[in-house]
Amino acid sequence: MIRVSSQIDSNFISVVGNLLIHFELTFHFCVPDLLDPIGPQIKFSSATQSSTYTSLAYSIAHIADKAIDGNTDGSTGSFTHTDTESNPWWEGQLERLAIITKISVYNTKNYQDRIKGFYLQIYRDGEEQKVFQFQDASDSGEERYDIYPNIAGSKVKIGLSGDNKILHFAEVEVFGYTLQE
Ligand SMILES: [Ca+2]
Repeated sequence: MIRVSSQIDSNFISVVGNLLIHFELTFHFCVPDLLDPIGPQIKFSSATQSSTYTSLAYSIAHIADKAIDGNTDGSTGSFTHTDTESNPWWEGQLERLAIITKISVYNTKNYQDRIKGFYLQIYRDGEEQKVFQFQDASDSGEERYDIYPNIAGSKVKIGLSGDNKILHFAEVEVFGYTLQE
């Protein structure tokens, strides 16, 4: 009995798997994997920010793309960095609309307190979907912030409210399942 049951389960899973692949190819919809609720990483197509600080130490401009270059190490020059200003912000446009299951924001190593109290907004077609406000319990910021939105979005915005602020972090990663629009 056990052997028959296993065979049925195996065949059933195979059939369902083929149907899902056909569905994905036909409708360009990435079907969530029940065994992987977070899903694959979704790439950004572009990024911009309110201003850009040029570091003398690294002789490079810390442009918005530094937060989506695949390097999460906050101790190197691979971080984004605005000037000191009022209400600095960073925005990243996703390649595709997606059900966003998880967003990770990697802090820098040397100025972790700068990002304290940041907000994160998710947009779909320019319309704001949800805002997350982070309040750190510690004096210094966290090494990494993980959120689990589980909503559809195509753009992520990170910012600080107030005067004399510097928005400064290493990387943003988005995970989920893409949708066809
Ligand atoms: Ca980076």
